[in-house]
Amino acid sequence: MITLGEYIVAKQHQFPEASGELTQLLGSIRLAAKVVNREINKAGLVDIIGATGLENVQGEQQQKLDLYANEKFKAALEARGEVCGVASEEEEDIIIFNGERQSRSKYVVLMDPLDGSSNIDVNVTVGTIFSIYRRLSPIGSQVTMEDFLQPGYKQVAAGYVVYGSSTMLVYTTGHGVHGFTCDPSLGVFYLSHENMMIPQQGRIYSINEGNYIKFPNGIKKYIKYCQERDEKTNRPYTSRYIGSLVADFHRNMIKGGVYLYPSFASAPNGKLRLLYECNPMAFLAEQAGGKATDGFRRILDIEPSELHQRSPFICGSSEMVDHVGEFMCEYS
Ligand code: AHM
Ligand code: MG
Repeated sequence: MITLGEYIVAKQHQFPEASGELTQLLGSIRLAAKVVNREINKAGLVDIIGATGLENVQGEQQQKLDLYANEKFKAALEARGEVCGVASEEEEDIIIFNGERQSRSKYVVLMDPLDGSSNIDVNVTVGTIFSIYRRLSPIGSQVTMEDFLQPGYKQVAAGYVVYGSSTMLVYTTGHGVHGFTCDPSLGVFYLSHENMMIPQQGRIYSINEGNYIKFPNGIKKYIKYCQERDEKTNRPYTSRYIGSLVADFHRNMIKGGVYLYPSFASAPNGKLRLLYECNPMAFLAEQAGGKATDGFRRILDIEPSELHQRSPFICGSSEMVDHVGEFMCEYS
């Protein structure tokens, strides 16, 4: 039984300039994940379900647990001093850590502390997503917006926590994707899924079909393709959509499938946020042998211009993502 902490330390040699900072940083994420996990598990018993009555920067209702998770992750990341700044779905601006130790650290973290939080009231899986970059500004100075607006291919590490029927932490540092399951009696994450790989081709498509009439033609045609009967290609495919990106991604990674959140007329860039939803998932997908695009371009190549910018997102089994791209080129 290898714990997450032991595994990260054992793999530290993969970073030639490793100083242990990234190891410590992942340790802070692990700690916050445990605290949030504990709270999610008793959500029905304590006054933490439901909306706060406030809206976040995207104009969405903030849930109490959104804010709780945001505070816990921020606190854990600041406390260990391995991060000089954080950006979060729940905060309009970047958060600058001004402490002596923090400003000398070389990493920034972007996160969605509680993704899919509309699911929390009904006891359905939610998640945390994180993305880690090396800062561009000089060590010792105050972190700047440019440190956060980096394209996804520059990520040093990314991962998610899925608070499901069991709680798992899945991460990559660019050397494969590894999954750890939390033993709730001990509060320890153990290695359970080493070198996770997405099947090249799957039979699941995940999309909010309620938006069908608004989708671009290429997506409409692809959905019809998924539904048609064809023995050779094993169709019709199965439709599965939880409405929690982390959970939908996790299932498709294990079983093979494609997740789609495309653009539509009223939302030309779709819904998902590039920097702390699409980029980390795209990094994980590629590391697991899958792909992620906005329908035309590789997600990891997009140069961001705004902290909360959105992007259409097609992600999962490589052959399926390519196929969606062909439909987009032909019909959209
Ligand atoms: P959130 O960060 O506000 O929770 O929104 C992101 C979530 C994703 O987890 C999920 O895939 C998607 O929004 C669902 O959106 P929709 O309800 O429009 O299908
Ligand atoms: Mg989210």
